[in-house]
Amino acid sequence: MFGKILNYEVSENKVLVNYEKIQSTITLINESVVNFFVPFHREERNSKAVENVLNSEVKFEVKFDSKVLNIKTNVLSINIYDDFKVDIYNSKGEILCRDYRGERDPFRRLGANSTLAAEEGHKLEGHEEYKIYVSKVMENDMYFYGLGERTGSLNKKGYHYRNWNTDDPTPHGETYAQLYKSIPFLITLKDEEACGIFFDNHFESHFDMGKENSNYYYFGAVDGNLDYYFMYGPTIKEVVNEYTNLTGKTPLPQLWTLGYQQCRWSYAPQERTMEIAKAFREKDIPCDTIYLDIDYMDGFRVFTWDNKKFGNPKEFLEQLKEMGFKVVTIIDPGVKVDKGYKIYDEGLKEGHFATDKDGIVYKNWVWPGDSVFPDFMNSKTREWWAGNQKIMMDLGVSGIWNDMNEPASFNGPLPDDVVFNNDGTLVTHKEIHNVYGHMMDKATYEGIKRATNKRPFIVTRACYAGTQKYATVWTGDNQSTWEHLRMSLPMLMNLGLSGMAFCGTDVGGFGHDCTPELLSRWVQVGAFTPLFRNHSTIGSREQEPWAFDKTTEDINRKYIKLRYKLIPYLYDMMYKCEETGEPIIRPLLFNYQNDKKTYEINDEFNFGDNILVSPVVEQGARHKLVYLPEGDNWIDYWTGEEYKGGQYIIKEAPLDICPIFIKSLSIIPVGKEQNYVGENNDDILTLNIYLGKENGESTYTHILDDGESFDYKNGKLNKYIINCKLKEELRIELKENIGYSKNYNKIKIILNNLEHTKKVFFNNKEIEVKENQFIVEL
Ligand code: MIG
Repeated sequence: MFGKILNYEVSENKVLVNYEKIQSTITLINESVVNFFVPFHREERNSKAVENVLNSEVKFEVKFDSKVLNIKTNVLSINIYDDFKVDIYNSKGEILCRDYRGERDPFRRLGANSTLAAEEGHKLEGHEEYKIYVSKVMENDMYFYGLGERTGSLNKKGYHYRNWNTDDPTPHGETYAQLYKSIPFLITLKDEEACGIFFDNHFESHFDMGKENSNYYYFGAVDGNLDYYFMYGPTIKEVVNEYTNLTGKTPLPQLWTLGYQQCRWSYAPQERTMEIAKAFREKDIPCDTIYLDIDYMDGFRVFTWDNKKFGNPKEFLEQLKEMGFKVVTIIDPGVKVDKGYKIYDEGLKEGHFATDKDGIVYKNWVWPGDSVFPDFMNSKTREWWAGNQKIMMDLGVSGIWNDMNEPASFNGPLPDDVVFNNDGTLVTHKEIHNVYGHMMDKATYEGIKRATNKRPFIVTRACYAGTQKYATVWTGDNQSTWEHLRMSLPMLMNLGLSGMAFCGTDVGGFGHDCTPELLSRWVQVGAFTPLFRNHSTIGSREQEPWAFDKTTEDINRKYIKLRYKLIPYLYDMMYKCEETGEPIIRPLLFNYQNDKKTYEINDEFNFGDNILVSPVVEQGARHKLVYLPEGDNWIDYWTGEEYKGGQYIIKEAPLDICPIFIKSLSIIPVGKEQNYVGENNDDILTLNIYLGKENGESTYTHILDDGESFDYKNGKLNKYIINCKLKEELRIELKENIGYSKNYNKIKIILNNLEHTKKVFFNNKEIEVKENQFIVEL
């Protein structure tokens, strides 16, 4: 494909390598991130994920000795050979990533007669021919993570996945190669060194982590350019940071979006929605958001309302607002073919719909019946779609739920050759399928931002790499089964490692009937998922927090209230995430990369730096085996018991207990008890400090702003930097950095496990602590 290296040229931070048959470009993004590009499909790069790569100046040297072209930065040494084989070393000369030299060699698969299965006519999955194909040497002790929303275990070794956004309503199993999202980003971990590979190609692509043959792992695509980034950690934290520097960080959301959310297909007519809203307030269960699924629309026509079911949406939404509820409405991409319907007429007239190869508007069948598909590749169409968001926002809708944007269609999939207009370049469905939802989200984001000037809240099902810039993600149609509760943990952890920090699953499960016990355990996980939304399908057993018995309702209330306590902590994490890309729900290995025992823990996670959650995910289980990672000490949230890290313990876990541990010396802000975010304004900053047996020091930054606008970006933000040092005596120091007009007037500090200190000082003044707490005026 390439042939021999002829020569090379250096231009700024690029090295152009001329091969006998084609030119490749190696771009140094920085000292530890490098891009490999070969224009097999198009000369120009057409990334939908990477919008602004910062081209900082990178120091590097290039040497060529007719066999090896070596590019060296302070951090990496990259050897490039004939046929574009690449080996990458760290500065110590240790190999990080080596191209595999052999041919593809799939494991033998035998059919009924012990002859090759393929010869017996069996279809073998994952044995495709790829136009683009890169394979790397797989070593025994390698671990794989990332790839977005995937079924199966946290460590992806031994799996094969396909990137082709797919709406598959059957119960997702571990063998599923594809779901709604395509995030071609893989993290490898070996000898405590983490690297990332981001294959920026939105054609159908595949990642195989040794399923085909355990000597190599590969990525490949049916078409497109070879365009991939290699990034070196050595920590996973750095890899995720680099990846999100390229594709974008999850931005700080509005505060209310972190509250509890209730959904159902469907809450209609409006009386039913009202009943649900009232029940939350009557039953003293906090809730911020109610969703309207497809039945609020007039015959599933997007941007319309069914006025029989919802007489006056504006008034109705106003009423809910007074009760403290936000409403999020679903929007599908499919536009009903219907003369006289404004959106259809306008779109048709202005050429906003995808066409077949002869230029005739393409139709398929979705909820509204015969439907056409907006061409989100076209910036004019995005502009139009963005403008339509105003219709919903002006009525008082607070967020948009983009569903079916794979795009899903009922009358067979969209053919490969459906045509879209990528601002002047005609592209086919085959090329843009995986970015269709992504571009719809981009349009939605722009529209809501313009209409409201607030941080847009969009929930999306389909994604490509980088969708986190625009939208929150949920994992689509799961089922009310224990298996799906278990599976949601590695799924959310890998989504987080893939840049999608604001994520969640349908709490209680979407399809099938939930049970009291399952909902009780699921809400215990939901309380810690960034998007905390209970949702269920039409015709299934009711699944609201009170839909079962008193015990289940009490457990729901307990964990939803716990969530509201944690909102300030979660918000602080989200703020940090916008800087660093750090996920909220994270596998233990993210913070404890030196502790190998964390590498394959599927059923536990860290909620930020300070909290560890080990939920019960088995029916009937009333205890849990918990691994506490090495390097920190852990305090049982419920009992205050202390444990040394680096050990397995068995925790009793009656139905109302989810094992939760706080890292010792943590500082955690506590949210006020309230029915919805903003019901009571916090004028006291409450902090929980957890003392431990061992001395030490920790720092925490808490933020306060208006919780909805973009003003925080212009300094209208308060930062409270709290430092606590334990050494016989406890010294707490607070530094304030005030930019926002409102401020707390008091600070209340609750000291847990107070017996570990003799004296307490706050900003160098000794404090008298009564009943383990004290209040200081600010
Ligand atoms: O074809 O709008 O995943 O959450 O309730 C089903 C109805 C369409 C799929 C979504 C689900 C939603 C449902 N939708």
